[in-house]
Amino acid sequence: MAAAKPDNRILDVEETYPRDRMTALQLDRLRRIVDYAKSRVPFFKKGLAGISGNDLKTLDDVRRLPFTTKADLHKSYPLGFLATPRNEIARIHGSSGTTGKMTFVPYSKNDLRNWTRLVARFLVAGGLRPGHLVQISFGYGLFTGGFGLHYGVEEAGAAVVPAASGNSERQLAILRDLQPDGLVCTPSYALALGEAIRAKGIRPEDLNLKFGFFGAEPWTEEMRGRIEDDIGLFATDNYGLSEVIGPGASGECVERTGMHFSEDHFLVECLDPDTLEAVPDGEKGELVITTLTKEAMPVIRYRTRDIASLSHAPCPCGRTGVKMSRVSGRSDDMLIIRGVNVYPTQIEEALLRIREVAPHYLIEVSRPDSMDEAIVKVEIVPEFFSASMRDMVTIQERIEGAISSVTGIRMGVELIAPQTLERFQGKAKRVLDKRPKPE
Ligand code: DLL
Repeated sequence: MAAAKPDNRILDVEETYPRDRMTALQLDRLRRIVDYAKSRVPFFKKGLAGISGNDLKTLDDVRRLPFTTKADLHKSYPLGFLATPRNEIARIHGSSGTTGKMTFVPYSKNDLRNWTRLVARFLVAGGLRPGHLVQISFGYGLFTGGFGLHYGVEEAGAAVVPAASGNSERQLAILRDLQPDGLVCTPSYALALGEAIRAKGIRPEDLNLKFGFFGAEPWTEEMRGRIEDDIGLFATDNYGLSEVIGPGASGECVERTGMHFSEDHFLVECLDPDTLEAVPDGEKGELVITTLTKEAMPVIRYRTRDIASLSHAPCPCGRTGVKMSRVSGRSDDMLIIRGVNVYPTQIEEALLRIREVAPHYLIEVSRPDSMDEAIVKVEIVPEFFSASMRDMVTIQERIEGAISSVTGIRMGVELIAPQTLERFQGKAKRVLDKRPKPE
């Protein structure tokens, strides 16, 4: 059973600015950041030649600015985007991403202060209050999750157990013995912990967990339902990426109808990834983010590759920050199977509509006879795993039908025994693409 919806509280007045006030603030900050970045970073000096902050008359003029991509950051490896003197760096994080190439992200003292506050905003929005205790089961290190959430929890006035990721036995001991109110990790690790809790014979009511703050990877509403049922908490989603700050770019409030962006710090656009034209509210596109206050590493029109939609509809919580939908996937993770575009989250959504399916799966794509073939390996909930061929075939057919109705293509399904697939302590890997890579 999920825990009750927490009451609504708002940390900063900027979260509630009326649109005209926010637009004015954003325009002012955009103008400054353009001049600042141009005067300090060779990449922007070149890209922004011929334009200065004053040329931007409205926020729409952001479209006149060139994009920044991951490849641009790589070309300036390791710290070519640094905009402050080196001795003003207060910390450096990094990400290796899916390509395995590192990106380093420096922060100034002010950047750290802002980041901490932004994380506190979404934690408070999701129910965290002074006096609560939070178990942080994200990796502490170059990854922004551990340290980002750590300082955010403290900023919100709550206490931290820095459990870090891994060692599920110890995680369970902390959950059981210290009785934290909140849990922070990836949704896939929350599932793994839920499983470990049950395996130990611990019931959700033996724990004190009320809130889960999950992020760092795509997940679905169906997955939220499973996690909440498993560990009995109220789960919210939060989003961010190292290149723009880490966690804290956006997060859900208790309404859970999208993640509010902190628009005083980020200007977000949603663009058709092919035409690079803006898409209307409610339509999916690639998020493109400009940092408005970052000192050590500002980015202008950073192409996140994350696919989501935006909504400016008023929110009952009182926050006015534009809301992004769940991320359906990264454009780099999109699979093209026999010409049809499929995101792993679509498959997750189809799978978890079926009660007998456990939330552990792997999508294997191959090309045996010059035709793409996709097989979804999926675990069955232990009590439904049966020796009866007929039962198993019925479940398999239902899963195949669900996948085909969500994705529009037929994929093979292989049912596998409970506890067979890998469990993840950080970001889950859901796809094994064995097709030859184009040169
Ligand atoms: O994952 C920052 C973060 C840490 C966010 C902890 C939330 C909580 P990176 O390692 O640079 O930074 O990975 C960023 O992860 O571009 C998305 O593709 C994905 N991602 C992050 N949050 C979400 C989310 C952190 N809530 C990349 N839903 C991003 C879906 C997410 N995908």
